[in-house]
Amino acid sequence: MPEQASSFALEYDLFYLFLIALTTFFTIGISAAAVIFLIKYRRRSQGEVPEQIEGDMRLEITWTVIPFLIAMFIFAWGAKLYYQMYTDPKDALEIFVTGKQWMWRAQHPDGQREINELHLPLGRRVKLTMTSEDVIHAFYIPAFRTKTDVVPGRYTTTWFTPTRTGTFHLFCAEYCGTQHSGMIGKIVVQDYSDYQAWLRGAPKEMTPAEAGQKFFTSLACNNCHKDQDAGRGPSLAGQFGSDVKLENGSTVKMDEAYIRESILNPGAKTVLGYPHIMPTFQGQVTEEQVAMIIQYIKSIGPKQNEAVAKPAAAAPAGQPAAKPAAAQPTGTTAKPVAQGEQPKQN
Ligand code: HEC
Ligand SMILES: [Cu+2]
Repeated sequence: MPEQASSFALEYDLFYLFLIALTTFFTIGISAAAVIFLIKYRRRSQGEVPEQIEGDMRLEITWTVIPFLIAMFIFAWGAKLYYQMYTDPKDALEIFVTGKQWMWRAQHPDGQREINELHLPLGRRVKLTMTSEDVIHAFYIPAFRTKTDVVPGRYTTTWFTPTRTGTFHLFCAEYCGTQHSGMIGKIVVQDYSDYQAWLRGAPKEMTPAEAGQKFFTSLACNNCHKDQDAGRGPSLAGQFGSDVKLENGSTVKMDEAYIRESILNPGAKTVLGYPHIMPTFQGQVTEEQVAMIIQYIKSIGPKQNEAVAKPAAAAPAGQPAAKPAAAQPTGTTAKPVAQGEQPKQN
């Protein structure tokens, strides 16, 4: 198996080995019993009539209860791992990834961008939000034991904590066209100071929120969406994470998926009290741009950043959009779990 380079890796491997050991044990045990019984209870003479057996309650209970306990143990352990992996981590470094035939693009909270490479700090929780520009891809880092589908029209997330410095393989694990096998890259895990140096040196454009603000203006969203509800559309400031009342009487939470839908398919849900005048921007914006606009919308107003609905540590209102908390010197809260590990190459 590939080396273990994330906080998940050890326990996943143990779980996997446990399943292999268990199945091996039963495969061998059952085959051996079959062969032994075959020989032991073979028919010895032509007219032999076997002894009739009525059954045995104790035996029935034993071979029901033991497999049940084993199955429940597997379920509990698997559910625990699943739960860990699919629960959003607290104060993670948030990176946005898009898959595209046939490459991976990553965007860091401070605006650094990379293609087919992803630099990560050692010992810091990292959350990836991912989408695809075309077909289904899958973001697969064997050394981290994580694999997540990257689906057009949808945001999927995954998270992990790198526990080892070095360079690790990144694969696309979903057949996505002729050059699927070339859709590979490198995950570079660095310790705090190397990572900071990389951040400073990396080509850096605007932060996602700044870029989003630019698109918000160039696509003329701001003609209708003003700071106050004075525009033709509702104000978006400070709305992220809150409930929106819709025309049809239901409510919907303003999250990433809802904003995305509002931009690409504004007819799908209409805000109570507003006319159906918002045009669709389908075809005019890429998924990456939509994601940046979402970052911008998250950043405006009092409910700054902290994505999915946890109204956590809000930054003071009106703080420049450019600095979501996740963008503070990203390693400061890092707890290097793997200190003393040898830097490793593979
Ligand atoms: C012609 C005016 C107009 C333009 C341009 C426009 N919108 Fe809208 N938008 C509206 C109106 C009106 C609504 C409310 C009615 C509805 O939901 O369709 C709305 C709703 C929304 C919502 C849901 C808001 C809520 O409070 O639930 C979002 C998010 C949004 N727009 C984002 C954008 C973005 C991003 C752009 C630019 C890419 C944009 N809009 C361009 C008029 C506009
Ligand atoms: Cu792919």
